[in-house]
Amino acid sequence: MQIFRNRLQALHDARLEMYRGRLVPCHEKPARVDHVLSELGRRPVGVLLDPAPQPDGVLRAALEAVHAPRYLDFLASAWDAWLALDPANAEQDILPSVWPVRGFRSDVLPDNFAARLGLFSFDAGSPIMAGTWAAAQQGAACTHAAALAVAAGSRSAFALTRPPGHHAGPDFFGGYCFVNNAALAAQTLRHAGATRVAVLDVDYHHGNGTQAIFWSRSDVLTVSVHGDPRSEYPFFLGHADEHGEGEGLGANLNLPLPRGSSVAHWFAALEAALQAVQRHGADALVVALGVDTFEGDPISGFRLTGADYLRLGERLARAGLPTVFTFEGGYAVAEVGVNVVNVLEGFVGAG
Ligand code: SP5
Ligand code: ZN
Repeated sequence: MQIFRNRLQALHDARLEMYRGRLVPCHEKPARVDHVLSELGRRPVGVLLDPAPQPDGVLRAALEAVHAPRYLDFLASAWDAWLALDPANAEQDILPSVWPVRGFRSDVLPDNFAARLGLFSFDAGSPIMAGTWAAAQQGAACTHAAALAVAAGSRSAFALTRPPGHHAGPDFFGGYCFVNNAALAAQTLRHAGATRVAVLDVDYHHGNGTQAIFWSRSDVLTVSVHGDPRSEYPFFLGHADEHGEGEGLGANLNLPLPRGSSVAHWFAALEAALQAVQRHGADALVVALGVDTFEGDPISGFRLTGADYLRLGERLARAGLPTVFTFEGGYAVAEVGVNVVNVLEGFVGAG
């Protein structure tokens, strides 16, 4: 397995997220990737690589295939705009506090920075800081390289990067996500010659951003197994009756499970998800790999154990498809390395 690691990931190291009216320490932090790297040091299931430098404009073009240009421009300029409001802002991370909900307009780009921040986000839990865009862009480079490696014939590749991506939509951030790496991988595989691609999201939370990006498309199937949005984040998307629209009708499958569901129920949902991938006739697979399904995860409610991640990797390998993994959630930080590498080891061992 080729593992493209983001050496700039720690540039995104925000301090506080909004939770129940307080600012609490961020769950999504650099140590998550450090633990994966340490475990890869103990169990080398693949080769660690840096993405090859790309000609100017290649990454931007790849990003514009899944994100709106004005959203990318916003991310690229957000920190400077924040400092322009007040140089003292250098000491604070950026969090939005006003949003255009139903009935408001999103076609007019506001001059006001706080308004633009709300236009391009959906929660107050995803701080932007000085290094966020650099980290996210390098993450996109890793993801792009992973997809190209698989398109060129590698059995599998892993984009070992943070911040994660699956909550980021065509033109919004949220859920700790800014650039949708799983969508970028799927789109890059399509561009490099795959006719039909499937994205299978096994993070605890619904992959709302990926679903939104491919909602009207039939070439990329999106499937997500996750905590029921009636009670679980991101709350406003991820129900079982969301099937896609227009050309994309039938190319989205949500498999929500109640908080506290058993491991047996989770693996039964995984079987249904993989059946859909097979029915789609996918010639490549993207796995949005969150390990916040772990029994010890501090913000989630499923019960997978370390050994279950080995089994997950083996099962994914048996789908028999060229596979790109992206790194999503998982907040039991000390166990994240073992759990992620278990998936990769299970996959490589079964292949
Ligand atoms: C990629 C991913 O897994 N994103 C998840 C985003 C979840 N954000 C909301 C979590 C709120 C939980 N805060 C609990 C704080 C208690 N100490
Ligand atoms: Zn998650």
